[in-house]
Amino acid sequence: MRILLTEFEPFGGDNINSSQETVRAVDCGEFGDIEIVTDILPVSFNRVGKALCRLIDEKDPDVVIMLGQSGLSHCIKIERVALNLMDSVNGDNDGYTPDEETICLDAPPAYFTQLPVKKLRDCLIQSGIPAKTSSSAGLYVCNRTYFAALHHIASTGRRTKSVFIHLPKISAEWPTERMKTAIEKVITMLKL
Ligand code: PCA
Repeated sequence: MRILLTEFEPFGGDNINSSQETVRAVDCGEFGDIEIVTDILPVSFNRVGKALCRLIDEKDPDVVIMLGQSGLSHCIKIERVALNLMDSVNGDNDGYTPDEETICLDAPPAYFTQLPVKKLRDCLIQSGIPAKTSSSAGLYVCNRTYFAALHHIASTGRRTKSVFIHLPKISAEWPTERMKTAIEKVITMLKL
């Protein structure tokens, strides 16, 4: 089994992104017959879709786990849905500021993950890690990325499954080590 695990570069004036710190901390050699390939994605509405689709085509993963930072969150959020819409007040790292723009005119309004979000949440909670399911990944670059993955998988007929997970910012309550443990639990659960 091969998992593609993605992180984002920093954005919004921050110089770190918790997704980047977490992916770098995950011990990719520790999962037996699960091969983990990692890569970094740009915080760019216009570039991220192509970058991610190319990675999926090249790496041909069974599962894609996309990680992103959610500044306002105090727990891990397992995202259920990606909307075919982008909107931003402050713009992305290219300075692009979409105003209620459709991502893809030929695509449905939304896609759901193919993975069991409640099971993933419960597995984290049972390990003492605060987690919840979420039915909105926002309208910023993380949602755009999730939509790109689900649309690419659906339109190419791949059997790949994918999920987006939002992480809190790194803090005393949420050191990188805790997020690393959470993502390693998710990976271990996907193996079962
Ligand atoms: N979080 C942003 C984009 C990159 C990231 O880490 C988001 O929630 O859309």
